[in-house]
Amino acid sequence: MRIDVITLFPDFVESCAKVGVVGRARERGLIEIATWNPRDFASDNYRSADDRCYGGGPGVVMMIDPLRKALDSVRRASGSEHGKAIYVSPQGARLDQAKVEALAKRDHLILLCGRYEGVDERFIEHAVEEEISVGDYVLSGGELAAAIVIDAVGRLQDGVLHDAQSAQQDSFSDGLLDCPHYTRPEHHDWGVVPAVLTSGDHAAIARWRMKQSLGRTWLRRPDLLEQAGLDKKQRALLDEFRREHEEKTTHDRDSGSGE
Ligand code: 4H7
Repeated sequence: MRIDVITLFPDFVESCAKVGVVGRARERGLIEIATWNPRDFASDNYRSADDRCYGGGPGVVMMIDPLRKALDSVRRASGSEHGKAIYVSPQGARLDQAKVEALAKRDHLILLCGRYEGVDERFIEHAVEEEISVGDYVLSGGELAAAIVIDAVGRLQDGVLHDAQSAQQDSFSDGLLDCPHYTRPEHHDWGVVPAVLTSGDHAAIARWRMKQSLGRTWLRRPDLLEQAGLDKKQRALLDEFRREHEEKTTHDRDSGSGE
């Protein structure tokens, strides 16, 4: 996959794309990432890429032409003649794992990062195919949001993840939250590792993990549970979790320091 990023802070995006799983994938040639600074395409000596907001007020807006020239260069460099950009903005459709998986299948992404008040609306109308938001909060620039898209999409490319960190086992790959994980030491002042995990019984371990995933999703993200479409076995496991949770909370209440 090739990802081109149009940004006023190319160093920022570069530094994100250098590290971790995505950095290694890049070194191995599994992902190609290039950055493009609209300032390099400005028409004045100040390298201006922004100008005052029509209608007044203190803000500035990113201008059409430097962005348009940057996009033309992306098109030439990538060979995608009519490629349009994905604009990461608070006004976009919320990114979720299903959308990440769809984006990961494409062989070229062009990400556009806004700064200031964002991009002139006419550029969006003509050169943006979709607007994506990484969550309902405001960032001072689109670079961090673009880095999120790059990471989430990059790690799904063929050959990027080891078996041990397979995307199959992730939270959300089946629409559920992940189960808890433990490492050595088995016995610690802060608790012991659940016995099933040291039993060597792989079927029992898989069952425990699924039950914890279901239980946590029920406790923390009931909205996801409705979407997940549980099978009969999963519904039985969740019932078991809920009964045990009920017993535990009743017991905690009754043995509390009340009167
Ligand atoms: C486009 C338009 C993405 C991009 C406006 C980007 C949140 C997200 C940005 C803005 C982003 C997200 C510029 C509006 C800075 C706010 C202070 C960049 N914020 N900004 N202003 N949720 N900010 O995906």
